[in-house]
Amino acid sequence: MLLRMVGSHMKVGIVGYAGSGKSTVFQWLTGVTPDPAKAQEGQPGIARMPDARLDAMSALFEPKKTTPAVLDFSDTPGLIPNERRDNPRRLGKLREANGLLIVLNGFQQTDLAKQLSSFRDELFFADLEIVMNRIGKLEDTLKKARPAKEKEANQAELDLLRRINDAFEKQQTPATLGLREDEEKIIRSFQMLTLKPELVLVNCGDDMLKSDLPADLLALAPAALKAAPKLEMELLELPEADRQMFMDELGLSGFAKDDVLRGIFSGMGQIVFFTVGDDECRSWPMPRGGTAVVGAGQIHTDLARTFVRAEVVGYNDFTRVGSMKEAKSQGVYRLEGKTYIVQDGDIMHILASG
Ligand SMILES: Nc1nc2c(ncn2[C@@H]2O[C@H](COP(=O)(O)OP(=O)(O)OP(=O)(O)O)[C@@H](O)[C@H]2O)c(=O)[nH]1
Ligand SMILES: [Mg+2]
Repeated sequence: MLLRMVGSHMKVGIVGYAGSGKSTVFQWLTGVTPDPAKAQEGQPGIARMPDARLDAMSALFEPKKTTPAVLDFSDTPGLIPNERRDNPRRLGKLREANGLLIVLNGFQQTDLAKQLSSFRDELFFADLEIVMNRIGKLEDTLKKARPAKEKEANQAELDLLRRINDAFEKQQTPATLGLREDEEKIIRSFQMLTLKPELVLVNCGDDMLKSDLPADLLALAPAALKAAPKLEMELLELPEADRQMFMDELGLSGFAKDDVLRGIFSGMGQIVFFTVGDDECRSWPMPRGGTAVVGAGQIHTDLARTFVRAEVVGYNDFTRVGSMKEAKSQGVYRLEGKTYIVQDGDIMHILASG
């Protein structure tokens, strides 16, 4: 997975075949009413990340403001199975997304593994088309007289794209090539769909809720999640007494939305760190494996530049000792430098110069 600064939050494109329930999932996660016309361009909506740890710290510090990390979603137009001409254009709307949430139709279709693999083929073909077009253009350019430096860059790009094309021909995505950072940089502007982190969400009907996801689907997408967004939204509209009765009948012990949001967040390679205080308690998203400087950059780009050190307390250490003062006296309050890899739940205070 690519580690890259994504600004303050991640953009997740909700994708899938037409009618798989993308707009229903979008409304369920963001509370925004879907508009089919807007989906053509990618309708935006924001979901706040539920986090009991942030709630606990907010109860302790009683700040003026509590701000959870958010995920940006966009609802997009559905693909038509085997429509190879128009699907790449529809998928073009997704190139700016940092990750893909693939919604599978589990309320009408039973072969979910087949649905996923043919959807992945759509992503595959859309990228292949871009790579093949670019290879053709580069081959033409290289036939013409050009400064040596330019030729060298064109040749390097062409060699890389041919490797990617070979991978596609073997039904492999560029992710399997283990590209170096400089190679990733060359192809970054193509915003390849097959290089984006993805997560599968099965939109299941009432009857599928109680059963496990099929093994052949899990073999293709081990982190796949399932939920019944339409049912959950309908249940929430019922008076509380009736709701419980229906939930008992359906064998539902709770709502899946918060778990799904956390699953998407983590499935997209994100973690949070916290900043705490009397003014504000806040959870900040950042890529897993990122350094304290990357974290500082989430707060403010200047803070990444002027970063000196980070004061860090792990969340569990903090709750065990109960206060910042105790954390200091019990030695769990650490000073970390630029290369420190932030852990999910770290409470950080960035010390900066100037
Ligand atoms: N029975 C049932 N119907 C559902 C479920 N989820 C969605 N639907 C219905 O299926 C239809 C399509 O749902 P949408 O959420 O609009 O699907 P979509 O993927 O956004 O569709 P397009 O934007 O046209 O590609 C709607 O009529 C929904 O009410 C479900 O779990 N069970
Ligand atoms: Mg829709």
